[in-house]
Amino acid sequence: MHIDMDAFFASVEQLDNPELKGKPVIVGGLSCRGVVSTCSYEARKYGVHSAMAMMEARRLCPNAEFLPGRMWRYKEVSQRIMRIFQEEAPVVEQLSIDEAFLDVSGMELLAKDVRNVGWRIKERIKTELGLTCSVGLAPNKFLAKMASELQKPDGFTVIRHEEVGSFIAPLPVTKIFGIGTAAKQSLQQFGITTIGQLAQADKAVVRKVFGKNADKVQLLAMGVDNREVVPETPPKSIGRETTFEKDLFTFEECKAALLELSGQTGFRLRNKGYSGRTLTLKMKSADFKIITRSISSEGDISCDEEIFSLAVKLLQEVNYKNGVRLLGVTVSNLSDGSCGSLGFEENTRLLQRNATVDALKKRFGEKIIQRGGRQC
Ligand code: TTP
Ligand code: MG
Repeated sequence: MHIDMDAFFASVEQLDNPELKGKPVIVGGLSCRGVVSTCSYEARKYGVHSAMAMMEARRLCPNAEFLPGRMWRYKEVSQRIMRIFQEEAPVVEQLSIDEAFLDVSGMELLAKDVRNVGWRIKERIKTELGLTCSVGLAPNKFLAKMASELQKPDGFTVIRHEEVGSFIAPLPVTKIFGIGTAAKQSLQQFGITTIGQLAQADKAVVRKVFGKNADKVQLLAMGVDNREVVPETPPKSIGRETTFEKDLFTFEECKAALLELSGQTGFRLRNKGYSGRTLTLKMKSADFKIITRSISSEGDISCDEEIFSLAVKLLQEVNYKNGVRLLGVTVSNLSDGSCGSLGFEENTRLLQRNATVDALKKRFGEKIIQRGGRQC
């Protein structure tokens, strides 16, 4: 079973402010370079969607309510949703803030019909939280996720074993996760537009488009997916990125941005109880070219200062002089536990300082304290 909340951030806003119910609500970055996080279904009628430039959304739907978003509140609601899932199903794999896979195989013995598990969850989310979600029930993860999307909002879609072929065959190939515009266009050249056509396509053609992933993709097109529902997948990396209001041109400006990003990344890393070995710097230049550079440290790092110093090292290797639109800092090669790679005494002081900052941020919000530019 795959369950995904409907227009999640926007629905929470409508829940907390009933005046917004039934109206177009758009949540996202409100500056001129901001993008839409999500919008209510009332706003979708005007063509507004996630990841659209906010300027475009304002043009399409000028009368909407535009809101900056309240992440802390969405997280709070998300936790309550996930708790309901946990109470109703034995194995829950959270995928993002508003969706999860639930392994309900075998539950027909308890619930008479496994569909009742889905109906019950929908009912609880509605009465206890005042929100709607869409449920997809199918023989595997791929199909369940596809099913939950099919009748949004407030949907409940079941795909039975015997229906799989007829159900998915007419759908466009882009319904398969990972098939974007580029793959869609390549497939089109071979006359393949639907999942059914992809399932029956010549292996050589599929290989041309998907390379080593060809078999996996073609199996998905046949409705075959053997992935288990895994209760908790540890993250592979933790990081933050920012698109700037105005492009950055100098080393000092980029460095200041990295100081902030390193602080945000470090806070998340330690908060989740990880440290990591590899740091990646991502840069999108003014002409939208993206480059990434990575560096590995000898030991695990988790302190803001360590992250920042590696990020600055990488900054020296990239060309920022033609304008930087976005910078991102990510730590990967993660291990459990926060620690530092520096000498003992300095290490302890660093960890203490980071822990103090973390405690303040946790209590008063992330904006409560910021690093000055010169201390690193
Ligand atoms: P989604 O489940 O993709 O979208 P949604 O819940 O708003 O709408 P739908 O009914 O189609 O499921 O994402 C969940 C939340 O994640 C969404 O409310 C806002 C956030 N989000 C972003 O911030 N940026 C994005 O590009 C997307 C897709 C989502
Ligand atoms: Mg959703």
